[in-house]
Amino acid sequence: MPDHIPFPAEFAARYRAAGYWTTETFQEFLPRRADRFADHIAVIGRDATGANRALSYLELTTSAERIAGGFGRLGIRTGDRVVVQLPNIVEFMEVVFALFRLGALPVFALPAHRSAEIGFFCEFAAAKAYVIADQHGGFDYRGIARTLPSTPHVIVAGDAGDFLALSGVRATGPSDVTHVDAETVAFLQLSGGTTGTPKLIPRTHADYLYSVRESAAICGVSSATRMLVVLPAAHNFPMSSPGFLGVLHAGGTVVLAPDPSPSTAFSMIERHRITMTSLVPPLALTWLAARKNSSADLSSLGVLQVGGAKFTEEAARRVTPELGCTLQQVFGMAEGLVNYTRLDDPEDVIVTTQGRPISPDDEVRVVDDAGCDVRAGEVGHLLTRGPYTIRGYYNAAEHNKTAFTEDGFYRTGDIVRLTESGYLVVEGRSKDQINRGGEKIAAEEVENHLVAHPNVLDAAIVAIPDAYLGERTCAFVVADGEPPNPIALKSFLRGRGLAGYKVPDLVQVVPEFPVTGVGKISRADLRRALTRSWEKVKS
Ligand code: OOB
Repeated sequence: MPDHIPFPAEFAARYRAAGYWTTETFQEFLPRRADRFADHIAVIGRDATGANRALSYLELTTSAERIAGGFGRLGIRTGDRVVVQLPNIVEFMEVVFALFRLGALPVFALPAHRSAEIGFFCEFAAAKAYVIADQHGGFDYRGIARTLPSTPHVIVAGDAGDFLALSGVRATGPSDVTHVDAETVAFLQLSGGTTGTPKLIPRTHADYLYSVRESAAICGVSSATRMLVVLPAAHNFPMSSPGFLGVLHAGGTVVLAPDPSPSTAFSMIERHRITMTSLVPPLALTWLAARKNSSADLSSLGVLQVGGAKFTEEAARRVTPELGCTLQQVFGMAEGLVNYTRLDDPEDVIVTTQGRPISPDDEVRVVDDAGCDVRAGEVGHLLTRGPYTIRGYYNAAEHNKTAFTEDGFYRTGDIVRLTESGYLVVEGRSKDQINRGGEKIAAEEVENHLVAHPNVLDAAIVAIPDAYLGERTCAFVVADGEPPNPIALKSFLRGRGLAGYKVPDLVQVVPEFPVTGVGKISRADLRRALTRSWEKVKS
């Protein structure tokens, strides 16, 4: 059984012939840029010790080669998986490009993940190593490392304690490399997921680099671009839409923000003459509010991208007048398809739609519950297939049967409509996932943790509307014996090593769940019924 489902031969041939897929790989991506942009600054940011650093293309390449040499000596080989959980520090870039150099596959964990998620990724991907920073945001990542029995190497940027220090892993000379093929898997991204366990997304060099190149062109990225990376760099949006990879592709400069607060970001925009950045809607709202009391010079900022969750039209209309830059809406998914409003689109298109696909060969279908195409302009389920959308999750044969149609369309779980000019408007969601300000939560995953509590008989997680985050989570819980105390239940979930953003905002103990029909009640029906009853309470 292959780890990943390849594109069918006739599609691969078409994508190659169209020039979408080339032979370039992530192994040669950075060295090639270093040949062209040698002394130009590639990345500016703090390192794990808090010191400010600026690395040229040549310096970043040399550093990545040395780390690759050290990884090689530890026995990390082409095709091996390595879980990378680093905040926005320069070591993130060094480590990721070191792994690319070796042809090893980074598994991109987020800084918010905790032992429950990391343990799963290490185990599921049979990771050879786990790379972390000692501490970040008041959290000590070495604590997670101590909970991992089966991952051989733990490599730490900063104070390594009992583990291997990244500084010690740097070898003196470059490594031998085995050349990888552009149509093999380059890394694993994480899916927001809808099921009890997270899913891993295998992206190939050829498919991802196509999306990076096109994204850079659509977003007007050049060697003069100076991008502030505010969101966690491991997420698909700041990584490739066009993200730091799009900027490095074009020879621009990536500036890593240590935290997303407007005070930090505004002064960095002024100091580094930042030209573009990307935010999730709640952060965009925070920036809009903070702008009123800030005199920072933001005049260099040309483009603000907002995506990851629905940006309301009302907020979208405020961006250009209040921040003085062009808004670009981005509706994407780590599984592939990314839509952008174009920089020269009329204002109405920019503020009322979530953009149109990158590629002329992105196939987009909007279908009803029975899978039939809806009439033009009507609302339905978004299905997609194309040159950079996966055909299956990593090692998930069963789940793939329902997550994809028989002819290979990915069921996005998003409810959309297509405008006459081919732009998508996101109207809602059919998947059992909560979008908490861009952070995705699989209802079933949290429910599984809740029912592990001795006083919880059953649990259902539903989304409740929220003006700032878009959605928050409410856990409805049926008690087994003594009703559990909501605060104790939340700390129970934290104690199980669940990422903080997945801990329910509200907990409601109810005597029983509403019955939605005759016969067996699916959890999906239950969630919908609870959402409806919640909406009634609110109105
Ligand atoms: C991005 O990727 P993921 O994998 O974290 O989440 C994908 C899901 C989409 O299926 C959709 O439900 C939601 O996030 N979403 C949006 C949206 N952008 C993403 N919903 C409404 N409006 C938007 N603009 O979130 C992602 C990946 C690449 C670029 C941008 C976002």
